[in-house]
Amino acid sequence: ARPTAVAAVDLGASSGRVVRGVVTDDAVHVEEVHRFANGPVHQGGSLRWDVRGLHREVLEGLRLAGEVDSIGIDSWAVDYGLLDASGELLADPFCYRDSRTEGVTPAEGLYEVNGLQFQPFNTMFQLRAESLLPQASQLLLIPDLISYWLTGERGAEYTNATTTGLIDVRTGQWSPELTRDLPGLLPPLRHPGDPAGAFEGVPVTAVGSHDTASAVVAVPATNDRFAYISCGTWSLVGVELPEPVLTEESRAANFTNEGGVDGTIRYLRNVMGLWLLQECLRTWNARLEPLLREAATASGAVFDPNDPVFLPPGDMPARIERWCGKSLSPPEVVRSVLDSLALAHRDAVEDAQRLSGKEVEVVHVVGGGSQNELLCQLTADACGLPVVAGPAEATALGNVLVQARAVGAAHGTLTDLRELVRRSQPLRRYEPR
Ligand code: LFR
Repeated sequence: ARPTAVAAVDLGASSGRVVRGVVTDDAVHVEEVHRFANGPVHQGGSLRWDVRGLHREVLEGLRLAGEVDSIGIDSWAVDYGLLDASGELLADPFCYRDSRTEGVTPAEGLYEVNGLQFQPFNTMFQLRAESLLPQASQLLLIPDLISYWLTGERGAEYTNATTTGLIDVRTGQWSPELTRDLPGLLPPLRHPGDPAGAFEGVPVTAVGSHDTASAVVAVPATNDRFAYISCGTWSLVGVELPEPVLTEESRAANFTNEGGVDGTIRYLRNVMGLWLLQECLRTWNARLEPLLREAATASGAVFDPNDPVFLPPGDMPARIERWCGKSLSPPEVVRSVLDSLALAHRDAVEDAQRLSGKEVEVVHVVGGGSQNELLCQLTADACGLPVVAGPAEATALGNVLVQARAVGAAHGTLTDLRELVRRSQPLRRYEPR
């Protein structure tokens, strides 16, 4: 019999991919079968996602994946589509970088209920600015929407649902008080590993449908004393915990308690991440590799990457120069971004430990950013801890592993799944200088 194979659909804010994953007793391998560009689209003054285009790419990817035993879907968090009473999508989903949530503020006491860091773009704040609510009969987060289009079945996958701000972190259920004004809008929860319907006879399995939840599954840690940086468009920096931290200090430090796979808490902070570089490259119409070589010996300025001024798309080098109060050559801008991200990584790793009481001995950098050698070395230097870099395709691997376990091809706890990653994926270690 052929080994168990699954298809993982991973939709990122800057690219999407479909991979075919094969899991055996001591290894997990993924092969990318389809990759496509993604990005927010300017549409009559707003920023939206071409989610129907993504659906077409997903169908093409699933065709290319061939025969599989299961399909799983993850994407970036917080964004949603609204369906009317007949199940039709009312409009292209807004992108969380759209300006409609500028100026929102959280209610007093919210953190104790949902445990989420304040981000103006969390779904609950987007809904305050949503004009289509009166016509909407259901809200589906992006992976749940794609899943619905594949299977005809609706649900809200739990890890991603926690990013809406509407889940009570103490019960793991939709909060009755926070959803009082949204009767019937939110579908029932399902959990990673649950069946989620079928596409052309192939089971669709719920995974950690929040991309960061899937990425954390595939952190190749050997014990629990690790911090992780899921480094892509965002750097998500934190630790894994059994229980949320809901203290006032934690709230003030803007740490989030997002729901992880197997009941874990992803205790982390959002750091602006490689978005800063992506937008610089777009402005310059340049490629990253030559600039990175020059940045290795360039001197940089330090800025706060989390300043909300960097959130929207647009001329990023100009915003960085304005922040630093001087003009910078492109290699100097790149160096400034990497130095500033490394310091923000360090702050988050230190704050996560201090606020949670959990000590770490290694920092795992996973995701596309794990291939950025300069960033990994600068992060090790800033943290004063070894960095283990890889796998670059952590999100797809985490998606694959949770499916594989659901169909009986992998077994055990997150530690066991991580052992498969550690054994079979290329990793690189950076010692602090
Ligand atoms: C990463 C990510 C982050 C989330 C941001 C917006 O891709 O999912 O975890 O805060 O995108 O959805």
